[in-house]
Amino acid sequence: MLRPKAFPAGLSLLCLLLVCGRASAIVAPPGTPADFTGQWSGTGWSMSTVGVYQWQGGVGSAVAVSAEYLLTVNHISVTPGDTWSPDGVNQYTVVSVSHPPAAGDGTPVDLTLVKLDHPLAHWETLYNGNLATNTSVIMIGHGLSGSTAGGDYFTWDTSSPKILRWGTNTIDLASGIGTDNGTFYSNGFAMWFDTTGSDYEAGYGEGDSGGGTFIKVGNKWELAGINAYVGKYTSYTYNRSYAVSVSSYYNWIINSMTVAGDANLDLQVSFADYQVLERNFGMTSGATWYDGDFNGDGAVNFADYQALEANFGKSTLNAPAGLPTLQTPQGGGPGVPEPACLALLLAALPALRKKRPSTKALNPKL
Ligand SMILES: [Ca+2]
Ligand SMILES: [Ca+2]
Ligand SMILES: [Ca+2]
Repeated sequence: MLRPKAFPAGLSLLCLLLVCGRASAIVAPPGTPADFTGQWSGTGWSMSTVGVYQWQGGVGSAVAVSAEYLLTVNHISVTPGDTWSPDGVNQYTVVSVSHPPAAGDGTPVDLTLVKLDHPLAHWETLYNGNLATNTSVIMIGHGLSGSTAGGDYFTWDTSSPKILRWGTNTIDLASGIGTDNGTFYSNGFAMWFDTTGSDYEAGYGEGDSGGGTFIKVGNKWELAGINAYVGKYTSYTYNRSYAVSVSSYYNWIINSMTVAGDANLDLQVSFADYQVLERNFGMTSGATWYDGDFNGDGAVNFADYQALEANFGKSTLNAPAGLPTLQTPQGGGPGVPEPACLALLLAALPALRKKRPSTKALNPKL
């Protein structure tokens, strides 16, 4: 197993940030738009609603991935009972934390799934596909700003405010990369910092650990990585940014949060999910959990419907039953109250039945 030791132990609690600049750059460098623009924009994609938050006191960042779950790095300490306020008004309490199963020699994966006590307003879509070199990425985090440090290197300014920033880059190492600071070992990918690189070339900075790195799928940006490490050649100059790959832990993340049928990840299996499944019913390949493919075979068919039906009405929300959720998933999810009534689901069945082959209607493997 390849385990690069390129990461100084001292970086384990650092993290990153968005340094930018093609020329003399600063993160959120002069010229970086306040919001995503041009090729960097996407359906429902806005800095004002993006589900990337600052973790307690700026020690790091975290990305909302469902109604009550945040994804961050394991090298940031999160403990049940911790309190957190993303906006200084609403306060959340950590209910539990969990980590993906360690691979190989038992070294922990640098990923933490945090369960909160009540729903968040926004969450991001998990990417579950292959990664390729030269793919454009957007990096987002609540880290320090910075500047180039001569040549294709960057550094950060510890006096800069830890605010939400974004920058861009392209993937240079796409797969099979271990991000390892000696304590953790994770599947990941990496981006090099080049002063003549992407529009708003950036690298991770202190405070960006746990933030998100996104890639565009169609017209939507999906969470491909959790910001984790920077690589450096001299004392304080860096040129590599490493993210823990979300797709490598996709099934674990989903299955840790909810049950089959919950397509929109609001942690309830309801009519809204049924509507998603009905809309995509008949897809034979390329479908994701968000499309209604709950068994991971890429198709949306009767087997997925049966899984939803079996769990209809179930909830993994910590919040009291009946508490309205405020979800507005990226890409637009229904924010309306959902009738938690199986009768409604069954009433809608005829439409679904028309779509499936009658001769194989009872075959659970469809
Ligand atoms: Ca680059
Ligand atoms: Ca749901
Ligand atoms: Ca399926």
